[in-house]
Amino acid sequence: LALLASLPLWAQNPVIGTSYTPDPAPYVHGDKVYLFVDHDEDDAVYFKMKDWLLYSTEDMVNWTYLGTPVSTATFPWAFQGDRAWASQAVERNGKWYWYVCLTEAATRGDALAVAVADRPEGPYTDAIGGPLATGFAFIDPTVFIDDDGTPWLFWGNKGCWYGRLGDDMVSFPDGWKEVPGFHDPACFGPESMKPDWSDGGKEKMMVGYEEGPWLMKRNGTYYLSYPAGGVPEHMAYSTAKSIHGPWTYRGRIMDEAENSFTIHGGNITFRGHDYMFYHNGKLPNGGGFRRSTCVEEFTFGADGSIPFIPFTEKGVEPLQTLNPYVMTQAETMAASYGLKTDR
Ligand code: FUB
Repeated sequence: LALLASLPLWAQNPVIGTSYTPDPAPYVHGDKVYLFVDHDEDDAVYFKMKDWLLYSTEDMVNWTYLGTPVSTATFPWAFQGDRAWASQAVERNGKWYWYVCLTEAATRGDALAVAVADRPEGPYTDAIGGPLATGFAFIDPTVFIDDDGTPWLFWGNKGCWYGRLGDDMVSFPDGWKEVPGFHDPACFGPESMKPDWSDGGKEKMMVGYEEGPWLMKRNGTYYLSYPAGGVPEHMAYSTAKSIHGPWTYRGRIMDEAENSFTIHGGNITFRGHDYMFYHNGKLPNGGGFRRSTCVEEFTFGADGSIPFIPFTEKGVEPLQTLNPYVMTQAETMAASYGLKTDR
């Protein structure tokens, strides 16, 4: 057992080895982290995504598969069997709301949608029976509930829009609008020439924000992090004192993902530790369309800044388990050798 204990822990990144799991959306609930992810198909050579997967952990290294509770079939009005892109879920008043983006079948346009359930594992139903919002480049919703209980949704590719969700979590009583200062490099990062898909793909000077917003709040400051710089994307962030801005660009958090031109993710605080999730293409046979969730621990600066976070293969250290009946990795290995451990 002493020999086993002295062995280095195996690499934790990517954290899931059995499916491709892009666009991670972690959510802390009680003593668990739920991981809502998209799902790149094993044989994808372009985006090929038809459902969303759910995992959970209590120690940040042992992840349990909880199923595939939502798919395009959950939304009968949507284009079926593909275009199940980035998502994020939240619990409110005992209901779980899973915000997704997909394509509206009738128009072939981008749409946001929301599924609702009584438990994180589902079963989920289409909460509206149609899209929550439609518009060009309306992808990648991030949901956030403010300290005063107000729910907000931000989203968008090469544009960022936001709106207050109603108490029902499935409507925008005040409509939605573009995030203020979106075109200002002081708010969303240095400009570079990039194709503007809202204008036929013409090359234009565009600010750093690309897509995949992730909204959170810490000590009265709102943080919006996002894949930036066009593709290949790195991760950057902006902060504001009000949800309505003005936003201030705060710099790069992560470099371009390894073996993936996208790097969608987001951060959580769990049991006093701060974690940043993202994806790369490093699982065997992985790549830009076969991406996997990774996680790194980081520490906020004394001034509230998010530091630059390097990629590691090792990932994060396991947290001491809260459940005495869950075996540690060393105990699991010992058991597989027929050794008995006392605890
Ligand atoms: O996974 C499909 C798309 O790729 C997501 O919606 C984007 O954020 C990018 O990660």
